[in-house]
Amino acid sequence: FSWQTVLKEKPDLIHLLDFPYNGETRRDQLLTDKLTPNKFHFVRNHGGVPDINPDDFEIEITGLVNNPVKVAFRDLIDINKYPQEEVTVTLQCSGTRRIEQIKEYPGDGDELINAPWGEGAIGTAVYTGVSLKKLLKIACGGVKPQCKHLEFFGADTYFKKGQVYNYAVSVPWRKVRAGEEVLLAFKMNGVDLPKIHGYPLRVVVTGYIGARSCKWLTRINARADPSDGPVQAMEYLYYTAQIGKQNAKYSNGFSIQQMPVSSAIIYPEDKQVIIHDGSITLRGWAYSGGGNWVERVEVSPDGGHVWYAVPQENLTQKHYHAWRLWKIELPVDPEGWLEFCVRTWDSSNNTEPTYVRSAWNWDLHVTSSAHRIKVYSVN
Ligand code: MTE
Ligand code: MO
Repeated sequence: FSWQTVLKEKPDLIHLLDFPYNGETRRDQLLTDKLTPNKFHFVRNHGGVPDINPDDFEIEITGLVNNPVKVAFRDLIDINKYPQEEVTVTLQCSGTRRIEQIKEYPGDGDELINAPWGEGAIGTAVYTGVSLKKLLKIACGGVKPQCKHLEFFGADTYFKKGQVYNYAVSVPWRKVRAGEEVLLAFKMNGVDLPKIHGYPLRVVVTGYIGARSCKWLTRINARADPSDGPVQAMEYLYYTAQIGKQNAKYSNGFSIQQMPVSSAIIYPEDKQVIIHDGSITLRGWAYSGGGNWVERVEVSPDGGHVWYAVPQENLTQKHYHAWRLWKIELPVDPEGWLEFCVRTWDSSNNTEPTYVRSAWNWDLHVTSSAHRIKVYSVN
């Protein structure tokens, strides 16, 4: 599976890295629909794309479960054996909008693993699958009381500090116990999971950073503590302001699990010249993780002094696990530079920090300050 194949399947992605393949959705295809068509959905990989034959494929369940078992993939997708659910989920990479931090603080992060994502490492799809909670109940008779985390292994391998690992991450048992929130998915927007998105089976963790939604799932391990694989223990950490590249220790970072509230202006584009008749229409996305939905989106034409609320009728449907696309028309001055910014409020009244520097993290994850663009307006 080469990246030339990716080019064929995903001709339009902005190709950020050839290997491991990483590509983001073009801005003019990002707001096509509330559901992102599969061919436009962003891709984030740490290693290669494994080949898995679904006919003899088994998922191994190990660790702190009552009965460790292997479940044949063909049984897992048999609706008479396991009930199926369909959930609309926005999957967002915690690297989304990282480019804003790179521009402000060049040289931060780990260049080898940190692709310079813009606003397009986010997409929404309907996933069909089996609830992990139900699978553990039906196939294994439930988890043992000591089980506090579920660890997922992907078939893909990657290098870290001179060693080869399988992709491995974990989520807390209390997230899994919530029922519909962790899904083992085999369909994406009604078709078999595309190969690059984890065929034949992936995890979909609602409201968490994309990294926890393990693709090419081969094994589920119930354990007392979080995964000690490098993706969980050394990456996707949030550091406080006094920690930088030189003094960072993994133990100084905390694990990023839930996605914070964030938004982006997709139209117009930064540095664009806009000829108008007294008003400009802006469009974008807004999303919040952790089961919070987007309640209110506000846009400012003057860098954040005056804010206008996006009318509710200009927001797509409210949803627990998915973004809302928004649109607003704002009156503007005849000519000059305008600084537009957007901030979103979620159902827990969380909103976005004011500037990139207000939420700096040297490892460049969850860039979620008010998104700002400058455009030149001409009447
Ligand atoms: N699962 C495996 N096995 N290997 C990976 O490299 N990348 C993760 C996650 N699951 C990854 C993985 C990251 S960081 C993200 S953001 C999402 O997959 C991206 O999912 P997508 O490529 O389907 O958009
Ligand atoms: Mo990611």
